Amino acid sequence: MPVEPRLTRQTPAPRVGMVHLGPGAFFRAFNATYTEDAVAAAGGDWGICAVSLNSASVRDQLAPQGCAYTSVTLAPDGPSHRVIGAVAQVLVAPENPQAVLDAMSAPEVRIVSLTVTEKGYCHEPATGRLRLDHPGILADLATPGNPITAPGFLVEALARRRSAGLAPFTVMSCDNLPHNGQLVRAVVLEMARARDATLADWIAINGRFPATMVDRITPATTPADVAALAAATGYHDPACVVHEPFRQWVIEDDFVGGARPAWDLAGAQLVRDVAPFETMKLRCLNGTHSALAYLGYLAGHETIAASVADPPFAALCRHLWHHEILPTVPQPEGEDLPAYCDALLERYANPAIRHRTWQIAMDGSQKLPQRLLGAVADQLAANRPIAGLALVVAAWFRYTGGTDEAGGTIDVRDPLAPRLAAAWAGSDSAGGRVAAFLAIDKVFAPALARDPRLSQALTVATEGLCARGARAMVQTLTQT
Ligand code: CS2
Repeated sequence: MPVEPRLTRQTPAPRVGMVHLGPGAFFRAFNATYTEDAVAAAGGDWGICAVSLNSASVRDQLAPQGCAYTSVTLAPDGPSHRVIGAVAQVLVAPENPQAVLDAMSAPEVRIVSLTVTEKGYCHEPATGRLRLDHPGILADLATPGNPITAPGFLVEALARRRSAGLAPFTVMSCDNLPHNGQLVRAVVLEMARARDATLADWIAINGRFPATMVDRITPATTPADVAALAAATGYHDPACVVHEPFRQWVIEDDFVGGARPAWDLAGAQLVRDVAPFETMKLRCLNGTHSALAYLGYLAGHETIAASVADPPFAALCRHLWHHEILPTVPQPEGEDLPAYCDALLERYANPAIRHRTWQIAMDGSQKLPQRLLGAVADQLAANRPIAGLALVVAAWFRYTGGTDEAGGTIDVRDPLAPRLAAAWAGSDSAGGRVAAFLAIDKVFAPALARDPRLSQALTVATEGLCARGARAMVQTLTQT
């Protein structure tokens, strides 16, 4: 039992102006800190009603402390702490979906933002379309008044606002998905159209779905983080979040009635076109994060910092950026791409951040298309090399096979885990395994899956990973 007193809220809870679905560590380290800064700079009733679509754990941690919590910045030279009060309330959707719909339908709520992870959109990663065969979507279409999924809540709340003669709220996705604004718009419209075409038309005309690029490395909080905070501050805060100093938020400035917090005054970039920033971030950062996650994990590295402290893995990042990723990234205004990548390597190396390779390895089936396969397709279209990217994809095959290089079991977390394990186990040959994975059209678009250059590169990499191991393969790649 902790001996320290619990953190308590010192300032009154702000009036709610925004609902946020997915109150995990990233939201608390990112959206809430930006919003707190924006309100400090320009005022406005932008308190956040945070909604968990799954478990009650965040609410149970936050409620006893009036929803205040500590944001811990882990700089290489030591931590700093700040109490964040931007969250006014936390609701747990499965306990009371009506309370969530009431909050989303309130006239004073003008934005619903989301960090529900890639799989929370219930879409097909390879195509971006809503999965009408998704069990949650089927349930939400059957009983729209009692939703369970993010698209189900958004559509039902928008329907209620329309009936009440209110404007729609802006839907702002903050997940690491390409064209996340367009994607959530498509998912919402498809779901609405399955219910009522006039509702879909109303949303299409009046709704706004700005795209965003979000970036702050925020590993899951551990008991050691909570204990370190208690030792430093004298209070107990199980809802604290730990993150790097860096943050970058690029937002398409397209909100219903222009209503939004002054995030620009907090350092966010409000732009007309987020796409180039998004491609830069997803491919340069998340792409190499996944590379370090699969290859690093297989090589026995527990964290990202430990991986890049091993020289071949730092060289792997550089190799991927310079030969296989940057040639596919458009120039975002005001960014120096080589400098951006140099800074990434420094961010990864931050020894104060213990970001587990296992954590990043999760949900690869939902992450690979935008992080790696887009670059693969662009490289192939231009007849450029893909050996490094193929090695990463093959490492994902090997990882989701479920056995590490020492013969131990890997705890694979992925909505497609059984299918991935079967693809690996179904054959002893590298070629057979590659064919089985490429047949998973939820991940690999058919045109890409058919390209013999890809299957060949994947077969060579898969063979090498089995025969020589991840570290040796990384070394060979980066020495050529
Ligand atoms: C990571 C991201 O877990 C993951 O898949 O790649 O959460 C990454 O840390 C963030 O996108 C950084 O902004």
